[in-house]
Amino acid sequence: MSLIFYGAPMSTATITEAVLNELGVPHERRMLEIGSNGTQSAEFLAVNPNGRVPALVHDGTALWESAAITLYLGETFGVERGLFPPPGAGRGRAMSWVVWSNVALAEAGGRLAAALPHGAQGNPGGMEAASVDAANSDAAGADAATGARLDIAGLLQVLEGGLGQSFLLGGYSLVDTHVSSIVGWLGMMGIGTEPYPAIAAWMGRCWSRPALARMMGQG
Ligand SMILES: N[C@@H](CCC(=O)N[C@@H](CS)C(=O)NCC(=O)O)C(=O)O
Repeated sequence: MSLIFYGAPMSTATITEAVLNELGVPHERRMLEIGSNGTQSAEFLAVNPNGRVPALVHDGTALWESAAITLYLGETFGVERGLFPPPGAGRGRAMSWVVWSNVALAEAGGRLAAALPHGAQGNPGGMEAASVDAANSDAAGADAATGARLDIAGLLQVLEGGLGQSFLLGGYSLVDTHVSSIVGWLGMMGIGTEPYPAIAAWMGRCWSRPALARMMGQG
């Protein structure tokens, strides 16, 4: 079995790194620079024509988009480890949360990152530096930030409402690994969990997992 993970420090690839750590699947790790020598190099574009990390090559098949990668790793390695539901209703709920966290929560986070000054964006979520500068050059940037914050607040209420149990699917799963990584990134941009007691408690439970604590330098 061959599994190659392409990532970059402080990037969306951190989600996949957390999922791989949780699974404990042996893999080769290739850390790239963002830009022409790394993510935009001809060698990497042959893996992911979008020039974005994370990407994965499993037994010769290239995969990209963090949500797709989490779902793939979950069904391939997670079910037998008790970290991902088998096909059925639980799998469907897993797909809903993972896809939602990328297309709704991280999308709003990306808009906020683009509207924040340099250095306050946390993991930029794929936003180009040029677009950050452009967004900050006029009042539109402030409006965009306000709109993004409102959207994030509404989405975090959805997450809060989904946490009537210890973890999103009941017991801990890769869904929690994935979604908590995105909430952690929002925290780096100043979106705290204080107004959301269920999220705050859940984040504590997620980050006390040995695999995640190690990544955060706490274990
Ligand atoms: N929607 C993608 C976003 C990936 C993404 O934007 N990655 C950024 C880093 S955070 C990247 O690789 N950028 C490389 C570049 O701009 O050259 C995912 O979730 O995988």
